[in-house]
Amino acid sequence: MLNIAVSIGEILPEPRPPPGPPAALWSRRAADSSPSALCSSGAPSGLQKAWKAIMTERPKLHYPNARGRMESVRWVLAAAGVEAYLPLMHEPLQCRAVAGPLPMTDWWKVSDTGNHLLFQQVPMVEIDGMKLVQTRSILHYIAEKHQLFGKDLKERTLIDMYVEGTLDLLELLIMHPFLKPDDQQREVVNMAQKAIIRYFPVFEKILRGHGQSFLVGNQLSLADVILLQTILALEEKIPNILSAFPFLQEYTVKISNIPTIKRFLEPGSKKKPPPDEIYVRTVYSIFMP
Ligand SMILES: N[C@@H](CCC(=O)N[C@@H](CS)C(=O)NCC(=O)O)C(=O)O
Repeated sequence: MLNIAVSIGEILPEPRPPPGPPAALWSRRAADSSPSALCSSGAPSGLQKAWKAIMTERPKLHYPNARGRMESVRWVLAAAGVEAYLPLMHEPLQCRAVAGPLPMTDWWKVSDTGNHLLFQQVPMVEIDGMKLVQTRSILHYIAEKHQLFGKDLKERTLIDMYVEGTLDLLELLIMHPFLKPDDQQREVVNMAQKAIIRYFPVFEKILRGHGQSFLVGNQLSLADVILLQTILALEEKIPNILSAFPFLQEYTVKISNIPTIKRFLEPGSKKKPPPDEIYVRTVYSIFMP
């Protein structure tokens, strides 16, 4: 669910802060987790400097507090064991507080985040001194950095192909909540057909053919992460979607039990709930007011 209060609450860092006087450091306000807020709190102790370094190094996710296109990024970060990141999308909310709803194009002009949105779009992820946009580029960078992108060019290209195919299916799910009610039911049928006729047979055949636990090579890759994300999201709408695919059923259980992924699937993780009406209304108000 996406609303202003939840979005701001999500900014809180998970680890316990080091002891120290500047109360502003641990404020629930989103802006207080920024490096400038940390710097303005008087002379920091060594521990606080270390804390600031940790906070600065963490990836920062600029997106509403909802699945959308950022959810794949949350998935791959979780699979890589990078559970500590800062979700940030407070600027437009602050803008809305002072100036009423702003179109994305106006918002980006007045917000610090907006100044760094290359194509005036989110997701944007601040990571390793860069401000990355374009979901696939973000996914590739994180996957490459955390050895989730194969061991050579051939594996990498296979992974890329599987990810692209799966993202085409996932895109139908991402857009589904924005369809008219009448079209939504038809689209569920379309998604089920696409999954069952076009995509799942491919992955079932791969798994049956090589007898490995993973789609490519003998280790987890971005392809597994995006496929699992898509299967689980589809199962929320169509619970028996895997009934004709025994290898994919077994695969889903195995990949879901990889410790980093298992944690992500447990309550309290950064995984976002399915979109609801509030999410749809809020997305319209942010991006298309
Ligand atoms: N190709 C881009 C598409 C990003 C995109 O369409 N983002 C939406 C939010 S999910 C957005 O920022 N829309 C506002 C706009 O395009 O002005 C990607 O994959 O990241």
